[in-house]
Amino acid sequence: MNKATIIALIMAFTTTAATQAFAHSPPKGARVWFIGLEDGAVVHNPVKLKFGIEGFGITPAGTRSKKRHTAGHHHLLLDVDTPPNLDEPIPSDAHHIHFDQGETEAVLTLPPGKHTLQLLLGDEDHEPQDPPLLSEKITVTVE
Ligand SMILES: [Cu+2]
Repeated sequence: MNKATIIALIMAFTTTAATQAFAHSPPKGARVWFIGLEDGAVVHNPVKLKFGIEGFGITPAGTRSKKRHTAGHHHLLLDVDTPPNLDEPIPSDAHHIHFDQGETEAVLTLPPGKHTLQLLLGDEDHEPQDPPLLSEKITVTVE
């Protein structure tokens, strides 16, 4: 190994460590999902959703403690075809619902018909982790 290679390796390690420290990277295997709700399910109003999380924590939005690197809050993407830009705060509107208080369930009344549901975790500034904690996108039919 020549000197240039060694310097390049040191720089690669340093960059990786710095990225991990600031990117709120969830550990491998961390995930979010809808508890007890399968893709293709037929549901009735009011629709009760339970948000599962594993390998990462829940903390209210705006939390500035050390915990923010190991926890976030849920966002429900309702009938969203294209996921939001993962490098920016998640939008807040009728299709991007924030659970700022660290809620892990929700009760919704949805128009009859097909709807897609997906969970996306966000940090204290509502930005997705890197890589994002994004659930499988499921489709439910409200009768
Ligand atoms: Cu948020």
